[in-house]
Amino acid sequence: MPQHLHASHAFARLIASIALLLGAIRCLGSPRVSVVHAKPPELPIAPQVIRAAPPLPAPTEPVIRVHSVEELFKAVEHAKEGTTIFLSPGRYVLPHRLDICTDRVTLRGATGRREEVILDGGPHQLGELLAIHGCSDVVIADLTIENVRWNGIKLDTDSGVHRVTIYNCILHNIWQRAVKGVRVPATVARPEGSRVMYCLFYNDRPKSYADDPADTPENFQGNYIGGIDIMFAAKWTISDNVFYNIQGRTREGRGAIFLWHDSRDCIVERNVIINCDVGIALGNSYKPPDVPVHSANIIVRNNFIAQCPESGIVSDYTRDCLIAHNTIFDPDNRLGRLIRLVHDNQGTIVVNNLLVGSPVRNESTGEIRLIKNLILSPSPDLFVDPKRGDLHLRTRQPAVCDVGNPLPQVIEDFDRQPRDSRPDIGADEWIEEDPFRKSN
Ligand SMILES: [Ca+2]
Ligand SMILES: [Ca+2]
Repeated sequence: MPQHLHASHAFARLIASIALLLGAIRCLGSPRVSVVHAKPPELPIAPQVIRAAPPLPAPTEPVIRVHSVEELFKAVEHAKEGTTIFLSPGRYVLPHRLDICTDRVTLRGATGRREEVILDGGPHQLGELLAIHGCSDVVIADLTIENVRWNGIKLDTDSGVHRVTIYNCILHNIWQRAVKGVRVPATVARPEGSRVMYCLFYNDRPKSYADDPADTPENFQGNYIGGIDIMFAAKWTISDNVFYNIQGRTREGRGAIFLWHDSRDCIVERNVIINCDVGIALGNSYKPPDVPVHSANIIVRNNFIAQCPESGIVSDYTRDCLIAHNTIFDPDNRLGRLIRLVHDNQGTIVVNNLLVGSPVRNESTGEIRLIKNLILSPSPDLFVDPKRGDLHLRTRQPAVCDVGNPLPQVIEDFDRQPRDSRPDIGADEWIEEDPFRKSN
């Protein structure tokens, strides 16, 4: 081989070796996440009530794809406004909290299958896993957050956080609040226009003291746990979610959905809540003097709620709320609290709800309007699969169908089928040829 060719060959080999070495160093510094072969969790929930989320539209540039924990933190830290960060499938073991502080950032699982991208707080015993701070229009979608001592997604709403979308996520084994919005001082705009949609919230078992060292026999007795807990929420939508087994140590936890501290103008609809301690809480009995009312002008409609022993729906210091067309199955409720009204609930209306178990429990001090709520005894003919959350009517029930009062605020049912001019009581409008009843 001529001398100059020999030299260039050696040079090429050297370059190749350097490239290999650099690749190896890069791999060492930023190991790819381990691939998970995850399937959707197998839970005793009727598949008919777990709604598939319509896919999100394709993102606009800039788009960043990440494959490791290090890349994820870097991408979030340096993201420009409007960036979409796609996470490759795998389990991301986070060493500390991930903070999003930039407007219009989207954090999204790359495959659209939420069980394939897991952000795991367990190995490092994270108190909080993801925080959104001082920014708006953030989207979290198509991923799982699990094993967190306190808050899964923390909205630092006291720093100005608006129009967040949490979409098609799983929040699993979160031991205080899966989604938390904090107290907001009067100088900061209340968190407005956020949405939590098509998410699955579930825990494997009731909370224990070992899950959360901050929850002790001296304070909350292991019951400081709930799903979505937002203070000062304005114009939020919480819809099409499923909540399963959000339970305190002695089954005295907080709401799967909990809106309080002067929350206003929100909609809570088409959620399925099974075996949680409290289903939907508008307010609670602790009201600081500077909060005039816990919940005002909030609509709770077309929800399926099964077996929530502390309360299916509780309304406690509310004003002008509408609790309409919910179906609640809880024949063995120990406290008789399928719908419970406590303290002052001026202007709140409870109408067209279907309760299997005890009637509305009205402990309210003021006037409240209870209209056309129907209380039935359990019967195997009534619902498709009540213990697994499917509270669709099994057959056409004369006591239920066509006897409700028409309401301008409720023009669809749980299935988004139109209400007819003679609405049925509860969340399901009976339609003779109904595609949503195929599990029957
Ligand atoms: Ca009807
Ligand atoms: Ca229907």
